Amino acid sequence: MKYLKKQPWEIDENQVTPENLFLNRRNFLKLGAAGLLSSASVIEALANTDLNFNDLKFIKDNNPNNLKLNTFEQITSHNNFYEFTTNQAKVKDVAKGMNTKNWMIEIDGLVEKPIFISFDDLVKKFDIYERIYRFRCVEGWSMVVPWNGFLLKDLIKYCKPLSSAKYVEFETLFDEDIFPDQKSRFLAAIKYPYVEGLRMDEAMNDLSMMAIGLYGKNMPPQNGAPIRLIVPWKYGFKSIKSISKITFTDKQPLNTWQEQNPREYGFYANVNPEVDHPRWSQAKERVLGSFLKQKTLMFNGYENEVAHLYKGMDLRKYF
Ligand SMILES: Nc1nc2c(c(=O)[nH]1)N[C@H]1C(S)=C(S)[C@@H](COP(=O)(O)O)O[C@H]1N2
Ligand SMILES: [Mo]
Repeated sequence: MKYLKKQPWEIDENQVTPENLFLNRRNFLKLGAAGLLSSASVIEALANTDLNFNDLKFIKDNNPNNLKLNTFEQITSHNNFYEFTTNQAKVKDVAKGMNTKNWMIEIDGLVEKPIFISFDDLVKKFDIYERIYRFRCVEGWSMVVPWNGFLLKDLIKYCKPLSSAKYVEFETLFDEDIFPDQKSRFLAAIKYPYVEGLRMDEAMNDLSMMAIGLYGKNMPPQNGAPIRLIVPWKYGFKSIKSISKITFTDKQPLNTWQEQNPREYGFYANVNPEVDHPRWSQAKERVLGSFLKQKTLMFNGYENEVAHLYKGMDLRKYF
């Protein structure tokens, strides 16, 4: 629907930042169905820049702990994504224009029936959530991000794994045309494809999600377009980006950083202020954009939700 006269809500395109668009939509969602029906042009305006929440059922996060969100700019301009570059400030430039068209995802291993499905088709099968999570990198920086995506447990139920499946393994796409560092072969920063994994009960936890966007926008290339894992109680390296393969297995996956340096990085990688990295303390973290450090929380603040998964385990041994 097109209006000839500019409506009050049709603000100038260059005045629109992802944050105010996002905040607008949050208010907008509060209007409920009646508001939705009478605001077709608002829906249209939002649909142009955002994930299409008209088609996707969208369940928002009320942010009960009042976490202070990092800005879109902060979240998208300091990144770890070695396939592009190890220069954290430059990932966004190198990743710009990343081609994610016709992205396919292979699901195999211990499942009733292997699946080969496009990202576009997969996304339509699940409820889409907003999840505002703390995110902490093992290097000592952190942020708060409003992710959008579906729950990993919903995907797993859809895949129908066999009872023999004990772990889920994830792989980033290997494509030298997309990722320059994969072309570097023996000079590459790390071994590719990047691999990560979760124990089945970790994967089934309500917090684990497959993120397809942030701030209501499609996942930016530098943050792992078009789809990545988010496990907020673990160090950031577990949250593998640009996933093209998911395998159900009965063996604990050898994740990339454990393979790179088993003395420093393990399989579990739970955020733990009491277990230091061999080369630095993990007691504190610096939130992107802030000067001072703050205390790191046990399981990154998700102790109530996940501590039971590790009952009886020595967290110094299983780091
Ligand atoms: N494929 C892939 N996934 C990856 C990485 C990577 O280099 N390659 N880096 C990891 C690390 S160390 C962190 S801290 C987070 C960073 O996510 P962000 O750039 O969205 O903040 O991605 C993780 N996932
Ligand atoms: Mo990280």
